Amino acid sequence: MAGNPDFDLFGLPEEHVELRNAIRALSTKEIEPYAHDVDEKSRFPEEALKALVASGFNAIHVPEAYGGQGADSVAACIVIEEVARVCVSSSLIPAVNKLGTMGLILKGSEELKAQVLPDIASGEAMASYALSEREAGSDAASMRTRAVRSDDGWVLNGTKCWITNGGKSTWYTVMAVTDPDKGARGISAFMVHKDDPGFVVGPLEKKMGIKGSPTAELYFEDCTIPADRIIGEEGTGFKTALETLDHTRPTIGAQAVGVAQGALDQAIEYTKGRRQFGTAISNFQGVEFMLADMAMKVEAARLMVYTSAARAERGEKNLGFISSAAKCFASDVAMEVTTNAVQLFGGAGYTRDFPVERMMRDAKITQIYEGTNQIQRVVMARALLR
Ligand code: COS
Repeated sequence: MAGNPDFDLFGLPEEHVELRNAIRALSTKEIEPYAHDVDEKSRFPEEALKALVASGFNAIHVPEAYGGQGADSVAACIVIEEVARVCVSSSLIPAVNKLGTMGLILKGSEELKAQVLPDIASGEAMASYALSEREAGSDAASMRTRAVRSDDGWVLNGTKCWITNGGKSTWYTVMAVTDPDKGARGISAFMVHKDDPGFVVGPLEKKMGIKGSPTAELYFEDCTIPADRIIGEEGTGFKTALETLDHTRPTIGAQAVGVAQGALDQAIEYTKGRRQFGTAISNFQGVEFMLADMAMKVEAARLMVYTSAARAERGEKNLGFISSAAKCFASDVAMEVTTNAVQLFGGAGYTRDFPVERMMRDAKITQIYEGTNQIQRVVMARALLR
């Protein structure tokens, strides 16, 4: 029954609605004004970092026991979505803080969590996730980076690539081979600090989009870390890495929903103001139908993202299908909606005078990172056919 607060089957709880209002206001006031400049100059969004840290939105997922807010997964998605609506590069601050600490939160020792998480929560530090290598992208288990036990710790050698916020982060969750004879079961996960001896940040990629978020190579040159920096048991690192992605692929979906919503908002405003043939182009049915399809798909993607986040939050097993489906569907929607937004702007949309051009470039990465959408379909199909 409408109006009955006990009958709120699909609505977000009041606290999430308030959270959305707060992060939307902050994003509009303190992040959006710099989004164009950040993209144009390929510079880190320092203004966004400052604003997110000042308001406690930099890493709301960190549990309260470690100085964080212990916000649930849907709340984390809302924050990422609202920031991505105005600046995808900036939305990688909360998104990658979650990605870079999720393995630790799920499987790490209390001591290691206490060492790392309070600084992430306070904004003193950021975290990144280092799984991929040049020859081990989709086939992540074929990684070559090695970690060998020494008398008092671990010694890492190898190279990781496409590391989001590489060089900006203080802590890195690094997957490395500890037993080359055991395949995926011979991989372990570690927390590496930027000041650990032998840790080197390599060159940055020159990218199509998300230009404000540095993407770096990492080199481990006899990188020596203490023994207690291993996350969980030796040989469990690959599972930790995949379980992490089960929890964070919804956040990429949220980013995709955000950029799609941002492009849709722009397209609605533009088509209402743009006059051709003596009327606003929003009065043409061809345009109306495009806008309606865009909005319909954004809405469906949003529901799927929140559902996947809620199921992760509930601690459901076998999250693979829903988190891959949400990420895949939402990112395909983001690509389609941002491309159509450029189309609705016509020639103007193809210039850098309007944000839809940046949004279309930024949307593309959501179909690629945290697993290509082809890999998401592999994960979904395996879940269906198991
Ligand atoms: N959670 C926990 N464990 C999982 C898991 C999950 N979601 N999915 C698989 N595993 C386990 C498997 O059960 C298996 O363990 P056992 O040998 O003990 O049974 C192990 O992990 C290896 O699984 P599998 O054989 O399925 O691994 P594959 O090498 O076939 O790889 C894919 C699986 C392709 C799905 C994985 O490599 C992948 O997701 N690739 C994309 C990587 C990616 O997203 N990169 C982007 C990096 S972040 S920007």
